[in-house]
Amino acid sequence: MAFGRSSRSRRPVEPVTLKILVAGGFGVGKTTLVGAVSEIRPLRTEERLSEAGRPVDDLDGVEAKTTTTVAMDFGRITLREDLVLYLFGTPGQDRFWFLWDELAQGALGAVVLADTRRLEDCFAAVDYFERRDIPFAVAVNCFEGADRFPAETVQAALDLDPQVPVLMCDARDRSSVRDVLVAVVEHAVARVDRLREPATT
Ligand SMILES: Nc1nc2c(ncn2[C@@H]2O[C@H](COP(=O)(O)OP(=O)(O)OP(=O)(O)O)[C@@H](O)[C@H]2O)c(=O)[nH]1
Ligand SMILES: [Mg+2]
Repeated sequence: MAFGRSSRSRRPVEPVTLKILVAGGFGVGKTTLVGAVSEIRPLRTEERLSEAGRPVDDLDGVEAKTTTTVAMDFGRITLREDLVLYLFGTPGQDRFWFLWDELAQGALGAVVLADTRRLEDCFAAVDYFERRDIPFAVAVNCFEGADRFPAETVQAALDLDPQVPVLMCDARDRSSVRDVLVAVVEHAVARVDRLREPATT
């Protein structure tokens, strides 16, 4: 008896789920990036920036900013039918560093968002992932009014390994952010493949 065969033969694909961190300096656009691509309403943990925070919260270039992330952003994007990314945006302020180790657990890779007007703000994130051997890509969030630099210049300024992808992006634009995420996944997978290659000597 062959009833129901056709419905049984096409089993739904169980997607692979991967965790990606979105890091970078204060106000560089992490929450914006997660919100731009997430297909679920992103979980946000925003608090209003306070007068008390003024001396430490550098708002140059993002003067319109009224809130900051205090725990994390969370979103999801289906890159392919069989590949789903869970995005975890980190808080940008130094006083929340203690949360990073928790957030980084089990991450396949990371996006380090950078703003060329204050590139030094992403040094800490780059160091963090390099030290822990977590593959990452650098995405320059091209704010209006910020000078544009070629990717090689950013790569040199950050003293990155030449294999680290450097992309220009607009954190508000879904397809631009998607390209960044694809680059991170490809970079991380290529690295796993290289590690698996048998030594030739
Ligand atoms: N013009 C422009 N504004 C942007 C862009 N990305 C983010 N913004 C604005 O910049 C400000 C900061 O964005 P957020 O996404 O909150 O930055 P964040 O990195 O999550 O900030 P923290 O969590 O506080 O570190 C907001 O006012 C955004 O609307 C961009 O690509 N272009
Ligand atoms: Mg944020």
